[in-house]
This record gives sequence, structure tokens and C-alpha cells, in this order.
Amino acid sequence: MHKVIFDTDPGVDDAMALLFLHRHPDIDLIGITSVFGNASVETTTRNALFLKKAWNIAAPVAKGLGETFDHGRPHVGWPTGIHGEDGLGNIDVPEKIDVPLDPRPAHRFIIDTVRANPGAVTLIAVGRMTNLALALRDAPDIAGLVKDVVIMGGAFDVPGNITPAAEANIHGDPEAADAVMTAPWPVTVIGLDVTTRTVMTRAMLVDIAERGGAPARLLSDISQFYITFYEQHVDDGMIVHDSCACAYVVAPDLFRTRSGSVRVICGGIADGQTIQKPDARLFPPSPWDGLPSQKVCTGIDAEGVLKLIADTLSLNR
Ligand SMILES: [Ca+2]
Repeated sequence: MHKVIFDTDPGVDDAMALLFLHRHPDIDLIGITSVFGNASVETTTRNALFLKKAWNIAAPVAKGLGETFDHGRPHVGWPTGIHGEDGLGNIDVPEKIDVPLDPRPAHRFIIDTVRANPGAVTLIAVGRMTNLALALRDAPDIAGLVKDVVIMGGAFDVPGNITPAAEANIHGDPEAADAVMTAPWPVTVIGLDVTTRTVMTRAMLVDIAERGGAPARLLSDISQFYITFYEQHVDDGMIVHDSCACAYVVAPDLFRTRSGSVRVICGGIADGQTIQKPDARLFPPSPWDGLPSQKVCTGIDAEGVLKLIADTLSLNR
């Protein structure tokens, strides 16, 4: 079993990833931490509580602080054209959800939970890296206590999606992402190099909704707005960014990775760009030296990952 804390900004593809984690038999979801990105932290937290209640998820929800790691960064608007005004595809999520929050801020929840389960916790982060960076700043010891860090973010050998250089999760808090990538813990980065090849068609989603009961039907409803947005990028369906990171945890054999230190560009026109120095390549001294070697996904068995996601979402347990 993988003990997982899911750091998330729900978010339509976040919702799918959450249902995947909830339903996969090898995952023990022990916490959900909210971060801003697809919407404000108030909205993403409300959405996490809404999904926890709708899907009867036992794990507590802890709310993030809602500010970038570097407080001086200007606020950029929320991507309501992709995830809807309510962050969940405009399904009219209620304003208030009658489910208590964990009293701790998200980064404190991460620190406490990792320390209480040394060597056992996998952090899956599919929003901005803010909570993970705050946890590292306040408790550097957790780097040696975490089992694995798997993040959805970045674009290495392909263009970004929010600028030609940068992917949105990283671009939303580059200083946080650089802190996470360069910390002495094992990170695997699932970026646009592989997620953009992983497109769930409308027909697949219909099949999941038919097999997976009411929770899967809610997921299908949430996804329709996002699918309409994706008509400009893919022939049919939706890119399942965040679920790819969750699939990696249970089926790493479906991915190919490349090892090497990773830095994030902070500032300038390439703000938020992720760049890896592959271990196999020799360079003169550079800011990539002396840092932990992290894994960047460069290949994916997209068909296998989509089947894994569809079969898991359809598990009506
Ligand atoms: Ca996300």
C-alpha cells in the first residue's frame, strides 16, 4: 500500500485524480491538502471538501495559505475558461460544504503526517508547489523522511502551456518549484512531455460513467466544461494531467524516466521554465551542479495509463 498525501487545486483533472486515488486498491489516501492555482484557495478547498463529501472519502482536508512562496509575486487571474467559475466545470458547487477542515494549514499537516509516518509517505502534488516548499522551509528534516515525491508539472523537451517556456503549475510559483526540485528528497516529475499524450476520449468517459456508479457520473458531469475547452487542443476528450502522476505511483513501469538535477527559471521571459541536466551529459560548472538527481518522465505508455485510469475509476467499491 502507498500512503499518499494528495496536494491539489481542484480543478477538473484534479477531481479525476482524487477519485483514482480513492478507488485504487493499492492507495491509502491519508490526507488532502489544498493549494491555489486552478482557482483561489478558498474555492479549491471548498471543492476538495465537496468531493470528499460526495465520494465519502475518509482523508482529512487541510487548507493551504493561498500565497506564493515569494510574497512579492503579482497575482495572475484564475483559469476560469478551463475549469469554470467554480473550479469544477460550473456544476454549481454549493457555496458552503458542511464538512470540517483539519485545523492545521496544509504545510503543517504535511510536516506532522510525514514525521508520524517516517519513510512511508508519498506526496503527490498536482498544483503549485507552494505547500511542499513551505513544508520544506519550516521542517527541512522531512526531506529525509518522505518516501517519494511525485509532481505533475513542468515541460522539458516540449513547449509550456501557459507560456512557450512554462507549464502552469510551475509558472504559478516558480520559487516554490525550484525549492522542491532541488531538495534532498526523491522527486519524479510528470510534465507536459507525457501528460499531453494522454487523452481520455468522450467515449471512454461515458464508459467510466456507466461502470463506475454515481461517483463516476459526477466526475463525468464535472469534466464536460473542460472537454469543451480542450476542443482547441485535442481531437476528442481531455488531457488527464493530474491522473498521470497518480498512475505513476502504482504503475511506474508504464513510464520512462531520465535522471538529472532540475532547476526552475525564476523571473524573466522564461519564468517558470523547467530545465534538467541529464546525468549522462557533461557540462562545465553550472547552477545544476551538486544537486540531487531527480527523475523526469520522458516517455509514457499512454494506452496503458488510460486503461489503468479508466479501470480504477470504474471500480464501484
Ligand atoms: Ca491540478
